[in-house]
Amino acid sequence: MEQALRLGLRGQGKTDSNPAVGCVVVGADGAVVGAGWTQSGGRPHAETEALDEAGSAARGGTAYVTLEPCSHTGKTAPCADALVKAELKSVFFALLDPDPRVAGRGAEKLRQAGIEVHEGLMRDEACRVNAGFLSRVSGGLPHVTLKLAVSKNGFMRTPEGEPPWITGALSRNIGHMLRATHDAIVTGRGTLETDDPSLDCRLPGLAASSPLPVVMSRSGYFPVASKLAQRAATHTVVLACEGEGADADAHEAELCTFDNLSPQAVLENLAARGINRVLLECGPQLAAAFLEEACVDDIALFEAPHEVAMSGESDISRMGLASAELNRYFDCLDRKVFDTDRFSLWRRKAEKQRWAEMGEG
Ligand code: AOF
Ligand code: ZN
Repeated sequence: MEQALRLGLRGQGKTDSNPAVGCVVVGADGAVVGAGWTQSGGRPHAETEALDEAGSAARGGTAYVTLEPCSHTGKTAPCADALVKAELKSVFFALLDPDPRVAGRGAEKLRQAGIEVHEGLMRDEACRVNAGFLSRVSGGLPHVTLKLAVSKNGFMRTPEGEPPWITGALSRNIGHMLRATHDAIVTGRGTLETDDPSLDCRLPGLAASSPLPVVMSRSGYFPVASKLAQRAATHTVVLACEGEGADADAHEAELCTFDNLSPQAVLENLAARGINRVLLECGPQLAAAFLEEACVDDIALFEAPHEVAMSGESDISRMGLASAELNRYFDCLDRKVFDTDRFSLWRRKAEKQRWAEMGEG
């Protein structure tokens, strides 16, 4: 199952609205005979990939799947049927598929065919890999990762006239990897104006995994000359307030207007488009708005070893993410060192509703 989870991760950010599932088939003699994962665009599914590789060697064997095999005829035939046809002896799956077309029916199909079914192996890990799919299907919201790159003194910006980079080249590459593993990337008007980001994944071979660019800009500000507007054949979504948005109209970005351009409303809109994983790459003001509405699930924090020559309250403190607060409201899941930068990954403590309370004023 561990291997299946790792294989599933290969699809993260590439499977559209589908979950990123992994599958390993072990033959009757205990050797791995097939492995697969949900392919780009969401199909074929993991099980059929693994079974194709295994061929007749799957007979009498065991399949390990990170999600309950599907039972519906969607764009492909049901994976549960394929597992039955392959004459497996047993199937281990990590977690039930909340998609109402499946929701236990996949497991039932397998049982009725006489296959031994085991549910729940490495469930927590599987929930983590597919947090976005689970959250969208059962709660109508995507999973949100806030990416932050800060100086030692807590600033996300450099003084005017200096290069904008705070962290080193390796951290920035990891940042691009984050883009590749998310389905949409959200930024705000301020970042568009000051940084002029392209918001694509520029790692070799991963350009096609660039996330859907989404700009939150009350007035619909989206200049034709921006790098984002200049990206060839890129569908960009501009989210603005009702009655505005002339800039975006002018050069064919998709304009979407809201009575109230709140993080919650934006995330509901993205989930309705089938977006599972959202990366938030923005300035402290928009980040604080998402944090206040409890709309940040993970924080990917890159910390440079040097200070920048900025004064006043730091961005980290303005967002309410000084070390004590971060530790109080988020759990640290991982720590790494990238050259001279420190990296840490944080997950919001489920029971903490401080941000939501702050949002109510
Ligand atoms: C699996 N294995 O690898 C994946 C599954 O539109 P379709 O036909 O591709 O169906 C989409 C649904 O299939 C999706 O909502 C989820 O329930 C399931 N995804 N199932 O057995 C896989 N990706
Ligand atoms: Zn399937």
